Amino acid sequence: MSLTIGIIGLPQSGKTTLFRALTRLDDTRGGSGGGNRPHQAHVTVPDTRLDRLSAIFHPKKTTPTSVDFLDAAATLADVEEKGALGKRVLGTFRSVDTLLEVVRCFPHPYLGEAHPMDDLENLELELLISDLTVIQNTLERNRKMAPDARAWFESLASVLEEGARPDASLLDGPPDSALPFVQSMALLVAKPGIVCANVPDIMLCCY
Ligand SMILES: Nc1nc2c(ncn2[C@@H]2O[C@H](COP(=O)(O)OP(=O)(O)OP(=O)(O)O)[C@@H](O)[C@H]2O)c(=O)[nH]1
Ligand SMILES: [Mg+2]
Repeated sequence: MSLTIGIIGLPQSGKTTLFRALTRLDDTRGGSGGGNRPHQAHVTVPDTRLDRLSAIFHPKKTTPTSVDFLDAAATLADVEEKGALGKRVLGTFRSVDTLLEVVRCFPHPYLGEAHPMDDLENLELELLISDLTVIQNTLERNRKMAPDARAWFESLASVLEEGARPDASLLDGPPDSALPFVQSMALLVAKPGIVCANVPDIMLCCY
């Protein structure tokens, strides 16, 4: 089993530091993880139970679970053009299974005091706006979309317009005619998320 986790967060929140800690990779010098080349790492998950089973049954092949981590930050141009995260960066994260949202909880030398709740709100808002744009473009481009699919996307868009995350019952219930669009959109709000409060002792909470 393999999982792809995208590390996302406002600039200087500690994404690359966390990426290095999780992957033990140290080839991230001189880069923020942003720009043209995101940091990527494939990590196998150590599991002593698998080693033991493999030693007992001697299978031809033993494949441990793996996790792919992706760390991409906004470029300066993206930041100026399209909010802190940038269109291109959010596009990159559409391919991941899970978002790991890093929130700065430490005082920064030039950004100053931490405002984690405001930062998390801004980060969430950028995800919502990005999805809203994708939905609106899709509705615009597919004028002959089935009425039930259109109605479902419109109700999703109206929740996002209010700056809220849609609840699970709405996300889980697209009509069949909407499914091909849902798959190609890879909505960010539909992905499971983990919020990482970046304090000296890392705290994680999942939703
Ligand atoms: N004091 C303190 N500093 C931290 C912590 N985590 C990261 N930093 C520092 O904060 C700065 C930014 O860290 P990065 O990991 O590069 O942050 P980033 O989110 O990848 O930054 P961008 O890619 O530029 O958006 C660096 O100087 C880190 O050393 C922390 O938990 N405590
Ligand atoms: Mg970085």
